[in-house]
Amino acid sequence: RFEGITMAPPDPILGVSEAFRADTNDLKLNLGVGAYRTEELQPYVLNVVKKAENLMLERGENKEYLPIEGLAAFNNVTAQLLFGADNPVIQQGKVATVQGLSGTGSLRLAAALIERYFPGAKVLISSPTWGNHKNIFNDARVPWSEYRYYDPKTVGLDFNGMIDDIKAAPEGSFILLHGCAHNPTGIDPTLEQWEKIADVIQEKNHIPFFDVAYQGFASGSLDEDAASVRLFAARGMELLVAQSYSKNLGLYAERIGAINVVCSSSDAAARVKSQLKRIARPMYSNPPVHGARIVANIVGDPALFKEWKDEMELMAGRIKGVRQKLFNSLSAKDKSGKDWSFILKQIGMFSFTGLNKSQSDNMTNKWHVYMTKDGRISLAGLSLAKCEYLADAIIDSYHN
Ligand code: PLP
Ligand code: TYF
Repeated sequence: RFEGITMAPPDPILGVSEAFRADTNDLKLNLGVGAYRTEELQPYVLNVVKKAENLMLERGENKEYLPIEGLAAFNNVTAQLLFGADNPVIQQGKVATVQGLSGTGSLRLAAALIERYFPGAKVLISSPTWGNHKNIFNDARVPWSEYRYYDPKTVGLDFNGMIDDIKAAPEGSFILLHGCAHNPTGIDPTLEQWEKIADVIQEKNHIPFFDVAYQGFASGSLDEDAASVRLFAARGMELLVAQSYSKNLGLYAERIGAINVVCSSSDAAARVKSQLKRIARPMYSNPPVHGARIVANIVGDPALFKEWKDEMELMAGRIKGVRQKLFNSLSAKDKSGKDWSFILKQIGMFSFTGLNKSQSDNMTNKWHVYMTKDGRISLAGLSLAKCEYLADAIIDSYHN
């Protein structure tokens, strides 16, 4: 009876890692998945995470079930990190926060909430966006369409196109926005542009829906990277925010994140929270405790919190370092006169190189550089030592 089931296609991002593992060439480089590596290209467990885990062991914490909404101490600190502890939306109890299975699971909870309470409402996603967004809304049966975002001519933001498309969407649409470090382009609106985006969203009674997967990773500062979300919250708007601790705390496999819904009253927030719990319960009953305790312990302890911020700056700094070196190598080696400065303007883990599919294939087939077919490379998987090699590969592929 399972005979009729056909083979599913591999994930366009996670599938790259499978192909990388199968390559036996010593020169191979995995710039596919966005996962931080050290200069030695090894996975990195933050020291502050190890310290928090040791504390948890010493305290002999148990493995009892969490409530459906997750660990209370985690839910408190995660909303505070996002909005700032003194934000009126927090002080007035207007935020419904539910622990989710990292960013993906939190987005999926929000999608289910939209499907249930806003039937027919559309979600607008950027073109391009993180590939899983489409899967999430498809599976939740939420209709979506795209707004213009990336302009290949300027290798920058198509701001006018973005504004026009948000304006043209049916009133009351959900507008999915990357809080910082847009994936895959690395191009973010400026604060002035965010204000204008908020203006149109307000005019059209749309609901902003932020995906915050890189707080602290773009600029190195948690507050700076939350500026977009806080700007919208300061306008008294209702909004959704999905958070992830995969990148900024390196807790990829712990699946720790949250969905926050800012409501217009604390009563509404309590009702929304009750409905989010109702959605979560038949899906997975309650979330895992380990990552939630790590986050709560680190943010709740001033010394550990400071250490986290230092390590985050170190990670963000290493990525900025390879970004600069890659730019220098490309500029020095490329005799075609091409302007590579777009690489320095992009932020976060990724660089959107502009390489097309066949050029990306050349990167992999000839140079053993693994990357997604949209031309995105993860600088988090690059070392200073490999920049020259990567520059050779990119120049060869571009002019091929
Ligand atoms: N959203 C974006 C834009 C991402 O890049 C990612 C990947 O890190 C996620 C969400 C969710 O990842 P995770 O489910 O590991 O938190
Ligand atoms: O875009 C990326 O590489 C990261 C990691 O299904 C990721 O966001 C990729 C695919 C996926 C989950 C996370």
